[in-house]
Amino acid sequence: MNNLTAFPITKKWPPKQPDLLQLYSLPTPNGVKVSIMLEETGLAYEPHLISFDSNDQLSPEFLSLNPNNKIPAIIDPHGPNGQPFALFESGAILLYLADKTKQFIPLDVVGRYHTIQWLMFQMGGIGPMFGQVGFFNKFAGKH
Ligand SMILES: N[C@@H](CCC(=O)N[C@@H](CS)C(=O)NCC(=O)O)C(=O)O
Repeated sequence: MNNLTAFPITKKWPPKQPDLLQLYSLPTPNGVKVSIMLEETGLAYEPHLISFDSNDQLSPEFLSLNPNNKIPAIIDPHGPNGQPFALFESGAILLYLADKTKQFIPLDVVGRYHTIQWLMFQMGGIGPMFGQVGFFNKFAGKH
């Protein structure tokens, strides 16, 4: 059993199963990337809903995990060296989970960087562009 009480976010979202990886997210395009990865790798996890309706992402407890007020974020109670490990940014989380489970990323350098290049392509290019298409088509200018 790992003690996650050192992470202030656990005061607002107490873990029921602190031995499991804790996911703080919402089913948005960036949020579901990590949910899909967790499901595909078979890692057990406990999800916590960060509601934008109540501006949960701006709460001090959430900001203690990601000062950039964005989901998704995780705490792995069994991180490197067996210590609890917190991480935000979906791309960083995907890489971490791939390395942790040795799935979805080859160990050889060439295969590894070919995988990372597509991750960077998604994170820095097509992902934000699609996000803007959605925002301007669905929300911008509407009251
Ligand atoms: N680069 C970040 C982007 C995350 C992001 O934009 N998350 C959005 C939802 S898809 C969010 O949390 N928005 C809340 C806000 O900006 O207040 C990542 O990939 O994790």
